[in-house]
Amino acid sequence: RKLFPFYLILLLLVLILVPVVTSCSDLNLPLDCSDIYNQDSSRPSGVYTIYPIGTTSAIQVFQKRMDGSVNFYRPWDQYKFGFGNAAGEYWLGLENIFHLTQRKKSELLIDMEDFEGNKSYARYTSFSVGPESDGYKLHLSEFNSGGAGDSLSIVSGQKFSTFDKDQDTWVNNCARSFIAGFWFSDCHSANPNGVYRWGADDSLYAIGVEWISWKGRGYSLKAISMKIRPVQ
Ligand SMILES: *[C@@H]1O[C@H](CO)[C@@H](O)[C@H](O)[C@H]1NC(C)=O
Ligand SMILES: [Ca+2]
Repeated sequence: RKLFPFYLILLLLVLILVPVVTSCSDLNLPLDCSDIYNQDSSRPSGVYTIYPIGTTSAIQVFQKRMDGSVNFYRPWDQYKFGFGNAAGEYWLGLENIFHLTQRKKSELLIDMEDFEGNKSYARYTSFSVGPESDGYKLHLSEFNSGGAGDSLSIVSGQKFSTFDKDQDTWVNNCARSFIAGFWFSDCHSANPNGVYRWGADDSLYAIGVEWISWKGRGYSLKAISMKIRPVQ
């Protein structure tokens, strides 16, 4: 009769210990940002390394849109230090991107998706961002490959702009007019940080999450992410 509580206690111990053991042995490298978030959901957003195809391919995602849950119309300081959530939509922060791309020569990969599940990408052989003292200027090689085509070269060599810091080449304020923070000239062919407007909508010009060499003006993408990978 006294054995029953003993087995019950044993069972409880097993139930309590199994998850602990499981999480302790969970030393797998994160494949993407949601892995990192799942390991510890209290972690702040920041610079985390992921390994999509093993240890030789550290990819750092620095920009991500996927569901319109985060407002990307933010002032300079927010774009400087980053915002959002590593498991969802976010911007890593220009200061982080500057340091990451100074440390290692990096290529840029941009993945995107429309609302019917079509996917495409664009790749640039080299990508770096200058220091804040130089306006976080974008340094981009020529377009390398990808079915989405080149919509970013047009702003290569430009400083970063937000609604409260106009560093574009236009007489007006691109960030304010196209509701985003980004590298603008006069103004853009791609607006990854634009307004999330769920697909085709040309009622307001060029404010959406656009990549015009793939979808033209007036189509706001379902998902887009910008990531860097060190080049050997
Ligand atoms: C997705 O691709 C198909 C096939 O190319 C095309 O007909 C369709 O218009 C695309 N969807 C969108 C939303 O552009
Ligand atoms: Ca201007």
